[in-house]
Amino acid sequence: MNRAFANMRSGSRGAALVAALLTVALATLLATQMITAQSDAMQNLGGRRDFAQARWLARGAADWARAILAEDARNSRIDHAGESWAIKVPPLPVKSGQAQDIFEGKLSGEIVEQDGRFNLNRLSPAGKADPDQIDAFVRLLVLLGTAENEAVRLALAVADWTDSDTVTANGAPERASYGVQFDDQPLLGVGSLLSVPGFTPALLARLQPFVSALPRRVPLNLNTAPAEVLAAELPELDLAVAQRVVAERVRAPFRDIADFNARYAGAAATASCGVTSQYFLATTRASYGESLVMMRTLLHRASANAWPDILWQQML
Ligand SMILES: [Ca+2]
Repeated sequence: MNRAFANMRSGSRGAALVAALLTVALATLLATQMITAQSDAMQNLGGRRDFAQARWLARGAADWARAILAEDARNSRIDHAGESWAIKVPPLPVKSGQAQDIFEGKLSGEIVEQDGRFNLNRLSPAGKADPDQIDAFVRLLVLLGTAENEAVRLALAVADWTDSDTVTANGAPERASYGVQFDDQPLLGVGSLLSVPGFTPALLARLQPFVSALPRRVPLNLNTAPAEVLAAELPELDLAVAQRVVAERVRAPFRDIADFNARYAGAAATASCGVTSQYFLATTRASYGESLVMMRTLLHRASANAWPDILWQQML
């Protein structure tokens, strides 16, 4: 296990930490597995048992992601892509020989923070459409190649979909205007965009790396936001400067909003921006025997002292 990490980032303290935490998480996991394995022994039906083991491993890896994030919060006051949690873990062999019982499988995973993305649920915070955020989303869609009139239509549709009233910005009934029944509540995930009139799988795929659907409004993390999202959020910052920001923050992540504004005069970042992240999406993959399980877990790290909460966990 340690050798795999060493190959990936030789001598990195961050990688050593990730490997150590993984070892601890797996030790706990495998202890649990011993018990499960015994109770499952009577109904050991090959594939079914492999699947159960793979699921246990994927779940255990999600707990390991929580451990890494808790450790990060204790040791740093900002969040950026150079930290331990951002290291992708390549498939690692998992082996535990115990008397007659030997578990073998592979485990990999990654943690992607969400606060640097454009939160689609900011379009209608507290059920009411926010014109500034609608403008920001239009800018993002245009930067990603959508024609401006289409971008406006799409942004208004998401705002209508997620606000709590049943009329459009022009006062017309949503159902009659769009021809479908609207949800009128925040999006549960980015995939829900496909229900919103005008969004296609191709557009969703293009948007995916830039957007999130978080249950709460959090400041946009200036240390992790892609250039397009920075330029969309901060109208004074054009895309070329935003791309410079992304290149330059690798060496020197922002300490706070004032640091950002001092380094990029005129960018005018406000309190809607920040330098930390609360939401993280952990994707873990585990294989065992013939079975492969992929799991997604949305984690919320509310404070430095709390273990990150699991908001939802989904097997793919
Ligand atoms: Ca951090």
